[in-house]
Amino acid sequence: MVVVGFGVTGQSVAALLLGAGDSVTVVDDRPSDAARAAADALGLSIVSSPAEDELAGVVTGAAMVVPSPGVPAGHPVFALAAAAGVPVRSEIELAWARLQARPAPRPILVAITGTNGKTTVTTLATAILAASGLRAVAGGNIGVPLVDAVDADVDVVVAEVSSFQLQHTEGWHPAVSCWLNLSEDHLDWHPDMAHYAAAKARIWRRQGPGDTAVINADDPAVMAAAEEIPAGVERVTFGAADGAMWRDLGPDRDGRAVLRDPGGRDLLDGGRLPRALPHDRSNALAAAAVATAAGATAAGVAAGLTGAALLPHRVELVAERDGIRWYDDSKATTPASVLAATAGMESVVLIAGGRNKGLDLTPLRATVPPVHAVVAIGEAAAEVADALAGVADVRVADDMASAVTTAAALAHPGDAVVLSPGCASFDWYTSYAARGDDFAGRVRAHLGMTAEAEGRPAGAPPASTPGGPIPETDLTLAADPIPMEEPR
Ligand code: UMA
Ligand code: ADP
Repeated sequence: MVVVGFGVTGQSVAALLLGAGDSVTVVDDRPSDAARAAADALGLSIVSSPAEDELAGVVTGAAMVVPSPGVPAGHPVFALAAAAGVPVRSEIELAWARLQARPAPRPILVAITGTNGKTTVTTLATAILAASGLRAVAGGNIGVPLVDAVDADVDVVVAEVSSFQLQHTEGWHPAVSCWLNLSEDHLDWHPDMAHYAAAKARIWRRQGPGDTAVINADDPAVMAAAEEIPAGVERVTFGAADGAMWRDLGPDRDGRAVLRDPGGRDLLDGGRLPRALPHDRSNALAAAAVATAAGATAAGVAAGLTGAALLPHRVELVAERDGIRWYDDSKATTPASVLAATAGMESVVLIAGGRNKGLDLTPLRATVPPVHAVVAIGEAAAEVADALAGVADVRVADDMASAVTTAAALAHPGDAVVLSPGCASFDWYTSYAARGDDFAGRVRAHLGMTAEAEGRPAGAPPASTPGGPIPETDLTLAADPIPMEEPR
């Protein structure tokens, strides 16, 4: 067995294979010190940065190649494996097979994919299931490798799955699948959009009678792909579109989300979402539909949705002063997610840019209005500036500190200043979380605040959110972040 990439995934896969008595060779193009230490602990050595002939020698005769999600489609290992007739399987395929091997009753497998909102919907669905009295665990792209999550003693495994993970699946067969949306992303990994969409469609390829596919009625690309859902699979739609089964009827006069289940009942049971931007309502419906298909109750849906904590770095309020709100949306690494963040706001100064993932950034132009001014940052600053030229007041900043001071000078009372980069962080940072933290720190420094000044404990949620209740104070500081990775 050849494990390619020795990060979180590779280490769990190698441990699993060793435990099953397989012989394992590990290949990594840029092994970190932590990866080397982990290999030592497992009694393995890493074949580091192999030349192509060395890699061919490793692959030839292997029983299987298991690539980590970050290994792009163009990596030479795939052509070498194809030439040598060696099967390539992703970690989630191994996880699925491991789940099938468990004695009955096995947990139900739920899988959630989409360009944006996967982590949010996975977290919400897991909370709804728990509030329904079911034992549920979240795994996959959310951080816990699925090969580890499927061992849990639970009723439901909720898997967040990326296109990278779906790419090399064959038998992969969740009982409940969900495809949230599709927009340009990861074109530094996939050769083109058709390849990206085809990987996502593998989520439901092996589903059949008795299974459920949850799809976004508002997303034409998802609805078109859904034509290929196998016969007999129950199709469940959600969205604002007429005829959607789980329905978003928009905000009422108080800004309260009006969400209905397929029976026309109020999903929130009179409660309210912590935040009700259009994409929040869409994510809430998706989570409700998915969790219900996996056994959740109506009371669990209401409790899970209304009691949910907002995730850090996703339109997270970090400060408010002099009528200006400052938001960290560092997790927005595609233009579509920037549009989602700004769509529900009144007047915005946008901070955008970073390392472009091979995407067309011109859709950022559609953020105007509400965006009226832009601070372009990072490697993609010129592309961002070009995209917004002539429709917004565009400035370029060379570092986050000057991005914050420039944005402050452009903002008026009533504005939101939003770091929503539409790009990966790896030009200036090690992760989107580090970028968001730096932004929040610079904002506090600029405003003369410290986190302690407000006396709010780390981990406490911000006091106000767009689309949520109006704050009573004019000074709000954010919680500590949860560090996570993002694609490179
Ligand atoms: N590596 C190579 N060659 C390559 C690429 C990577 O050898 O061409 C090596 C690196 O040197 C490194 C290792 O592979 O040692 C890293 O592997 P990885 O990038 O696949 O990362 P993991 O640590 O295994 O984490 C992966 C997911 N990472 C990616 O998809 C890039 C994590 O998703 C996921 O949480 C974890 O598995 C557990 O399932 C992160 C992510 O950013 C959160 N995902 C993307 C996203 O959400 O947009 C898809
Ligand atoms: P993913 O796990 O797919 O990357 P997240 O839930 O982490 O998704 O959210 C990533 C970014 O996308 C955040 O900036 C968030 O505000 C935005 N976002 C969340 N849900 C949606 C959605 N349904 N449509 C568009 N953007 C979204």
